[in-house]
Amino acid sequence: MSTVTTPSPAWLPDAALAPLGTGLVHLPDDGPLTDTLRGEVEHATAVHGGRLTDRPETADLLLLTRRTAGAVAARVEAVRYALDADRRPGELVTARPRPGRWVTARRSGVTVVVGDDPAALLHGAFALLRRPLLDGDVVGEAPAHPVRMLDHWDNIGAHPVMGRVERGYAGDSLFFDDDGVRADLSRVERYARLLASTGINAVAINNVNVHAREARLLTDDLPDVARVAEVLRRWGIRTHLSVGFAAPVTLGGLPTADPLDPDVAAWWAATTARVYDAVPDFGGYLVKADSEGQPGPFGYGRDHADGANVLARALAPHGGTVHWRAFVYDHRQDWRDRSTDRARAAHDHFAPLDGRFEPNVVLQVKHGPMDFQVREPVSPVIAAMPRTALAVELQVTQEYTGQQRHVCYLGPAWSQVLRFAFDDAGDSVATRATGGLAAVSNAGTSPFWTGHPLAQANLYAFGRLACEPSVDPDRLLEEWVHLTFPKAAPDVRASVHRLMACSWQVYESYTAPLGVGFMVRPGHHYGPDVDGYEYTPWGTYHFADRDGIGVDRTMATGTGYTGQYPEPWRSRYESLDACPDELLLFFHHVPYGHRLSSGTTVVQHVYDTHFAGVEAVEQMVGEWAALRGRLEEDVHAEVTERLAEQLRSAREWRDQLCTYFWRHSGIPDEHGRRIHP
Ligand code: GCV
Repeated sequence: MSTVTTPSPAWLPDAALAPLGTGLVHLPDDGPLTDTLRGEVEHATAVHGGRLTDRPETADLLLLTRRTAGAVAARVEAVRYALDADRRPGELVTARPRPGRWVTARRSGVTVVVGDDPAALLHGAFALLRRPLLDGDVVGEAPAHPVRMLDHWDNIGAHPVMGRVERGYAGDSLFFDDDGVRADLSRVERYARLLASTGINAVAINNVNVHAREARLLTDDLPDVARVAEVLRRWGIRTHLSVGFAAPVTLGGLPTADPLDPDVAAWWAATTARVYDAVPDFGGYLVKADSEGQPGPFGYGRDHADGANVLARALAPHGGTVHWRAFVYDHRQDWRDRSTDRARAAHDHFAPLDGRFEPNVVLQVKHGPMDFQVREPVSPVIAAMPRTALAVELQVTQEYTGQQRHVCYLGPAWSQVLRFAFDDAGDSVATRATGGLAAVSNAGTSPFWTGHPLAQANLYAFGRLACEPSVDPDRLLEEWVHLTFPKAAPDVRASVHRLMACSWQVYESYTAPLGVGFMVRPGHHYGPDVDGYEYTPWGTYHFADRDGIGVDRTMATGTGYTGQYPEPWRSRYESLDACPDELLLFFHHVPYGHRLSSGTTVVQHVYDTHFAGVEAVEQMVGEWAALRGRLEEDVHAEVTERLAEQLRSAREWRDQLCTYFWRHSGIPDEHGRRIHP
């Protein structure tokens, strides 16, 4: 194991701070966020030999808000150049209408960042680290979404198997210990700095499964929540809480939590007012209702608009938001019943409610219809609710993608989701997510924040994509590698990049063929178990028999799920010939001998990808081994250990899946490779 005792600097090592610290820096604003930035600059200049200056005309770097830029413009040509940028065509034109924008310019050796507000200035200053400018450059950036949120599934009480963080693979909770909110929040401060550098501006600190102890964060523990909020606020991040729908009963002692009951509404209003007394910039509530055993409006014969709206009305006077999750399905399904389809559930429940939500409700929709599988189609809910603010939820914590023991850079997967266009008008998922992006965090108290050191790239990429959804995920990886390993030789960085770039596809190749999900061990969800979920109540089946495999979700002969998509996707997914190979078994039940558009058969595809997947991991192991002595020793040792587990696990996946499919189909591998009988 690693010997690191203080957390890794991740993508903000001192060496990466050079663009902020080598010269004379002018930073005239004041206020809490500017003080944070000043602290960064003081640190960077102490390390790199520069210093702060009051004289703008002598500065090499000017960090300004619109408020201060005007006064300086007359004295510094580069500032005029930056302010004039709006009048020039290019990236800035698209950046202009959005709040949180900054402009960065470099002219005659002088660099300028002008933020539209202090948070934008902080983000713009961090952007300098990843995008060094050449003379004459002007760059404008603005976050695409006003809310870029990380959700922590952290508890106060520890689960006997999972620990304190549900689906956490990175040590303990950053926020909580056995007693409640940690006394020492210094790690939270470092974490907030990392998040702010990527543009994250909202964090929900506790699990959406709200247990009895954590429910009290909303009431008894408010002073402690306020301590967390104070730390996060310094970095431009608003604090949110997950709350239980039954709180009026469990905390308030009322006989009901019926959202249409006036006493219930009054309880939420009074409770929420107390939250704002403690945390004036509180972000709002995150709610998982009628889902996997959590209470919700169905218990009172109400629908989810009724449920969300009672909380929304309590938050509205204070400027808060309800993030209401659309992850609602029957988790007590009968596997014998092939007509019920979990994939349909969110659309069935929520699409009819479009237009009924209060303006400060954001419906938080998982990116796929099931549950963060390695490969899923995009959720049709995202196309079905134009009159509702939607946030798309991603999972940075790698529950189904290797649990931070496997290298799995998810940037390409998320980018594919965000760029997906439902129709020819070109409206992408990113543009429909008017409520922003949210994701389940993968960070904890591990020395590398994320358990696997290379899993930091996922945290970085999520923040960056939430700001700039159209950015190439490969470029994000390059940024992360450069920032994280600034002292490494170019060939070393290229090697790390190569190893990670296709790691999602590699992971998919040895785990989840052609859109089949959930072939994992039930409960902890790690490692292969092809039939593990097949006869359970969770609605996650593949229906493999001796003839074939896959879920018939067509309108013609199946569950009708394809009908939830607008054209052209409805027809495309409905048609066996037009359905993309990578999702074939998600939408269709086919014989093992069915020929894919790639030309190979389903069963041969399973064999080929599983053998190729293991070979790819063997290559990764070799490539990483060659970096020994050329990267920080602790990082190298930690990744080496995890790659060994990845290889063991990939071989297990290959052997179990190949054997399973051979036994079921009786069709041998065309290439005669060894498959265990
Ligand atoms: C927080 C999946 C996970 C659960 C998680 C749930 C959710 O089912 O396995 O641990 O619960 O998703 O997103 O609410």
